[in-house]
Amino acid sequence: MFVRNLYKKYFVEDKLFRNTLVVLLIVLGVVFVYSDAKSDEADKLPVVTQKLVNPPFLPKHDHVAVGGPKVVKVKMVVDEKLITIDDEGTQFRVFAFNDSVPGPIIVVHEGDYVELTLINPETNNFEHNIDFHASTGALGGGGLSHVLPGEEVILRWKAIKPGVFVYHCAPGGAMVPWHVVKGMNGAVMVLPRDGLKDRQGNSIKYDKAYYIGEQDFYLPKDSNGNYKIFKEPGDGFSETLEVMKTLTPTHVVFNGAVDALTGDNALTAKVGETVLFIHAQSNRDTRPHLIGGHGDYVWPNGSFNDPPRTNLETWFVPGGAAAAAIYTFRQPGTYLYLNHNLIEAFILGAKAEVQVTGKWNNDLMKQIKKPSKIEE
Ligand SMILES: [Cu+2]
Repeated sequence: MFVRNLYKKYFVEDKLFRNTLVVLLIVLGVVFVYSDAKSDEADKLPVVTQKLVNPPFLPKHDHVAVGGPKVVKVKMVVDEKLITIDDEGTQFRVFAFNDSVPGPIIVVHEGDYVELTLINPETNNFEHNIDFHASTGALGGGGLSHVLPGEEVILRWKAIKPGVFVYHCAPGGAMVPWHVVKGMNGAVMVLPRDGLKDRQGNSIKYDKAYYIGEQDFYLPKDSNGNYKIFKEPGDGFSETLEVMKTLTPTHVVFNGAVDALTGDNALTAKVGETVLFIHAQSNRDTRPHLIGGHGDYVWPNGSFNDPPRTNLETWFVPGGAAAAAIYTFRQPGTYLYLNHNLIEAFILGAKAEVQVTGKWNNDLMKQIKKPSKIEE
């Protein structure tokens, strides 16, 4: 009775009250719908920070995703600096993501978001940005990540394609290849949420992973045939472009320099260990090969949605792509992991060593007779 009286009094007799209330409810509804549309799906997800590490190592990661999708925050600072790129002490000014050529690898799972803070310190001279081949839209994010010296930008993108991919700087025009061959490139691995699988759908686990970034450099020479060192970062642009136009690199290296991954810095493994090798090349075709081993499972173009190919001797990586290969070591010793254009490997620098410890298996290989004088 009391409720009915109230209803009659306010909603039937007092039209002003009723109309005001209806308008208020409509306004509240519009505000609610609008604010919901403004908050993105990713804003509701847990946020984690990934500590990027220098190649050939990968950041800590799970093979199989734990929990639902996340926003993975990473930070990269651009450095324009001189480094030594060969055994002769040749100095070359690189443009580096996080102080490293190649740039660090980012590892996420399908459905995660990468949120990159890209910092171009005031001490730099050039505009930079980043094109992630793993991302979708705006030139791979390149259109939304231009930073002048003294600026930073934050770019978020959703990893919807599982696989290994390159990223690189792409500021526009001739600056694109120039920055890429100055070392501004790296890789992203987007793992399937339930991990890697063979063609029967069985899980593939790895004990360790290495990321090999292959880099072609094009250094001009002076009239005496010595490599030129340019004092200022912008100097040498046109001369370098002339060498680049020959399409003949002066150096092809892994991890930024000739022999960066040999001797004391060789990759390591034990007999019985399964190793994932990720190979990225942002500019030029290459053909990784493990001397003394194979690619047990290989994703030559890097897509984890495709079943891996098996037991390959050499696999092809087109310029502007990354590939993944998995091998279980069965013998100890020194293996060479190289670009099997052997001129590029042994003369220009594109090789690494893998030092493997463990017990030799005579069944797989045995020297029946040591080298000795030919018997009559
Ligand atoms: Cu750049």
